[in-house]
Amino acid sequence: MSASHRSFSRGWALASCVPALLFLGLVACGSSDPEPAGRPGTHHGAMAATPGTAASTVPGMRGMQGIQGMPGIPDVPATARGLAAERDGYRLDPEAADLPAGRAVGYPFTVTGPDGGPVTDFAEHQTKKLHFYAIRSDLTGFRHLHPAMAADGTWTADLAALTPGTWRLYTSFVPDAGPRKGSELVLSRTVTVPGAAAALPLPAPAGSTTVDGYTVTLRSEPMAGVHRLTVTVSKDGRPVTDLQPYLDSFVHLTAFHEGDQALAHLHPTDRVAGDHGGPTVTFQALLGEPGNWRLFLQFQTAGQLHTAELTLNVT
Ligand SMILES: [Cu+2]
Repeated sequence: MSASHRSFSRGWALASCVPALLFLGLVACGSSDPEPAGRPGTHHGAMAATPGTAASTVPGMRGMQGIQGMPGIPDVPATARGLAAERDGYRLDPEAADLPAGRAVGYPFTVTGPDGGPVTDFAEHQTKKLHFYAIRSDLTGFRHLHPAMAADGTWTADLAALTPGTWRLYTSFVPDAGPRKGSELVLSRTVTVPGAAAALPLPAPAGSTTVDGYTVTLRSEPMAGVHRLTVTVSKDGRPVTDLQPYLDSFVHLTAFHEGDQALAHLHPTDRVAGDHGGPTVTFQALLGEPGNWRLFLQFQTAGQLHTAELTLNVT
């Protein structure tokens, strides 16, 4: 891959909504520590039973109270972090506020546009017209789907069985018409899955993890106001160079902030060139909120998608 950093702004998808607002200080991780085989539940009934309606405000959500040490950076409204259901006249309209537990289910929704009707005109970004993410409030159960849209603008995300608890469901899309034509929007709502919910503790920050026999290592270096995040994939001690393009990238990185589930969606600094890549992919990380972020790193080899998870602490 080329070493050029041709698109700083691509480094942060949300930056396309609100440029240069989210500054993730990606703090160096601790020692190598493979992902625990399981996340034991330590207590029960602790999941917030947030009502499923999740309008454009989220109880307890804090705006970014400025960014410490980042003079001149305006507060980031919830809408810029994917936590609002409505923005600039675009609204995420699901058919249901609750989903059943224990079985696969379709989640139909539309995106209502400023004219009051369902949006059907979407531009492709990262090879898809709409990206759909789901995460439980304890940052477990990550889903990344690409639903299909019916002619009337109804999308249906096919969700494998969800565990009980409060989930936040996100859509990321680029309108191909209207006032936000060409710019990415992230809208989300919560849904409640009934049942006894056990909140799992977030794994400790770590510098590497393993998935499907691959070791994924994360390194960060502070640069002027941002951090360069370097992801390296190896297997059996050897660098992996047969990463396949996946959504215009060799590694797709999605991150969620502990506590408020703010979404961060990073793009590599380098475009995919050719049909294979690796072992290293770099990101310009513009993230702001201190605290823990759960990172989901997706990459594909031999037609199989792998998802590695790591916690990063941001100070
Ligand atoms: Cu996607």
